[in-house]
Amino acid sequence: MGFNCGIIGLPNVGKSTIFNALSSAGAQASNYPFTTIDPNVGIVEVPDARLLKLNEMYHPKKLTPTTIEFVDIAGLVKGASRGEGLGNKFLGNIREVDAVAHVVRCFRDPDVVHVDGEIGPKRDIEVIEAELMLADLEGVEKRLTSRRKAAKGGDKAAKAEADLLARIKEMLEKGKAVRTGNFTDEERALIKGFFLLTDKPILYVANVSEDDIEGKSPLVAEVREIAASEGAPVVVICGKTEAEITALAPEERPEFLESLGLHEPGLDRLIREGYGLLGLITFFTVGEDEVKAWTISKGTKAPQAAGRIHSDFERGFIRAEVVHYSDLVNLGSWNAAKEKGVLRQEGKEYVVADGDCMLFKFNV
Ligand SMILES: Nc1nc2c(ncn2[C@@H]2O[C@H](COP(=O)(O)OP(=O)(O)O)[C@@H](O)[C@H]2O)c(=O)[nH]1
Ligand SMILES: [Mg+2]
Repeated sequence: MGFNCGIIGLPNVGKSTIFNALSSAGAQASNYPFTTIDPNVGIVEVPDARLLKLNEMYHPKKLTPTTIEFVDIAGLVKGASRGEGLGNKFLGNIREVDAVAHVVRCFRDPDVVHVDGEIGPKRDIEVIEAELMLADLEGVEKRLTSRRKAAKGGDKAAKAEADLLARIKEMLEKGKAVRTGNFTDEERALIKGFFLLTDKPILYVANVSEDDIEGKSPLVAEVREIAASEGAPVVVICGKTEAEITALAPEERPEFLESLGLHEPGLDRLIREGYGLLGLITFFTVGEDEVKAWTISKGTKAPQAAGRIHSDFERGFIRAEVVHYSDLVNLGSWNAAKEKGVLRQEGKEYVVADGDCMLFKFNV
């Protein structure tokens, strides 16, 4: 199961700069074989301080982080939903990703042309959103026509779907993204099948100037306001600086970061926010041979988590021994956790928590 996050935005806002910094950070990571599936797709390690702690504890032969994929999607322009600027192709690329990172230009640089002549984060966001909504509207209208026809023939499911589509159509006509709507779980499941662009979880990336690393400018405030109105995260990044950070040798980075007043690269935050946006959490398997982070969706039960490792583990699942990361690190070893009684035996219905360290018992 590959989870991916598409990088979208107007042309010249810094999408490729950020994508390249992300992929070259991945390429440099010591023990993950960076794979280029496609020049626009990068597999990126998810930075996780817990993994480093577990590494200190176990000194395993192998340390394996978990990863997510980022996709650099070419810039959308006004009119994309009508096919302008290869718009349909790019909209199609967005349809294929699980979540969206919308890069918004907040940096001033007279050498970099803005498609609209001047910087305007709020306007830029609205341009992109409008194209996504227009594309959705077109799809929804087509589907609505066909569902209404079926409903006339007495198809109850079609009637329910048509009602839902009519509500979505009204939302889109009012300029509201589908992701901001109030829907029941049942409706959400139906909506998933509509493959709508504005239904995808979104985060905003404010690409700031070198002199506004903390994102205090009024330009970033415009992005924050829109994001807050829909409960979306904002990651402040200076694409240019991030490119400089990844160009440094790993041992040179801490000093450079400190000189900028940063604790970590902005990219690390972007990756983690992207991971969270996708509804993903991490569990660990630990031992002297390997300490490994595994990705699952929030709400995954123990047997399915085991299935991530091997299908036999899921098929023959008996139970899982679970120690939470924080207990394991505090107590210093698996055996100590057992002795103190914090090691739990969990069965088939156990919902795995972020940070669980797990050992699966199975029989096939
Ligand atoms: N000053 C400055 N320039 C940037 C920054 N990020 C990107 N650029 C420049 O903006 C131009 C367009 O960037 P690019 O990543 O190709 O944009 P894309 O069209 O969105 O992929 C390039 O010349 C970049 O060097 C930034 O944070 N600060
Ligand atoms: Mg580009």
